[in-house]
Amino acid sequence: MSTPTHAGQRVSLTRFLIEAQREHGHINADLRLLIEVVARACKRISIAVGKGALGNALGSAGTENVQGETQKKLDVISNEILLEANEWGGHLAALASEEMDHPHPIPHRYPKGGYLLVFDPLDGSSNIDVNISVGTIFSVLRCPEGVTDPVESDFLQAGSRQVAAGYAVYGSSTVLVLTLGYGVYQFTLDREQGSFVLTGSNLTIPADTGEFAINMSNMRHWEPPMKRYIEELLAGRTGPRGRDFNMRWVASMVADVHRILTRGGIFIYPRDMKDPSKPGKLRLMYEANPMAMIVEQAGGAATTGLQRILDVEPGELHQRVPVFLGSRNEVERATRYHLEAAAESAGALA
Ligand code: P6P
Repeated sequence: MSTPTHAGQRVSLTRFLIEAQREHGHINADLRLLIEVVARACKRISIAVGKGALGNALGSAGTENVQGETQKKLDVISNEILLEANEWGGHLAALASEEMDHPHPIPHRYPKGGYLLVFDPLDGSSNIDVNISVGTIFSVLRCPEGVTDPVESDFLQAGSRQVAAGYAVYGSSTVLVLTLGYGVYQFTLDREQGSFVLTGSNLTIPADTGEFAINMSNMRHWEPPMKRYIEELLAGRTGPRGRDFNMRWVASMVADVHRILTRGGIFIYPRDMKDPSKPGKLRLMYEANPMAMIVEQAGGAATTGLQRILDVEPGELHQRVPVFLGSRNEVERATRYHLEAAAESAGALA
């Protein structure tokens, strides 16, 4: 993927955003500031993550988040970086995070703006201590008209109402992927200049793929259509699909999604019976929705197995959903199997 240029000049994130505002009218000044502030925070998180054992920030923070998950020190640090970066700019009405039970208000000493920011500050952080890629995922919503002190219910908007979404993946390089609703763009952090540089425009996910991503250790807990879909992939060229498939599972959603955005694939975290009270592991507002917007903007598909993720009406801030996303034809096939199974069981009950 070559580095796009304007008359031989590399395009910085700042220039990209100014042109998105001035030439295309895709964003306003507040949204441009919001994206720049989040990108700057991701640079700081990249530095903190990149220090590894030298930064004295590996391991557990000794606390639990609202999910009941043990927080890593870098989960807490990353969350603080995003809060501090976004409080004073006047572009946000409030923030919400995987790491906080409730929305975080903008302190009264600062002006408020018209946007809501929802994020997973450090997704995949269980991989931190073993030096596997992790990332930050963020979603931007409009604050409802007339609301000056947003509460949780003001965040509960379907993913189709996002005005922007993105992620940063802290891997061999630090890459920021962004959509403003007009295609998907990739920026790579130039550590010498300290700025994100455009390295990919209008990223597109191939409609077909030979690669799937799922945690196979949960297979015995899956519902029948999920087992059917994966068993067909495993049967390879001797089975109904007539071709072999490959499997990748990083256990870091940002890394798996970035691979799929780059070369295709299907990522699945289905509902399983391991804990029937949970409809899935991944969270709708700050994992599934932003990734679904990015994937759809890149020509892919994203469903819960039964409906488009971006159509799900949230019931609570930390709600979980099953996730099927990536190459359109594979997501549609897996979803079709689930819809057929649901129709059969509904017929059986009638
Ligand atoms: P498992 C990381 O904790 C995460 O939320 C996603 O980034 C990742 O895809 C998934 O959970 C991994 O789950 O069950 O394989 O550890």
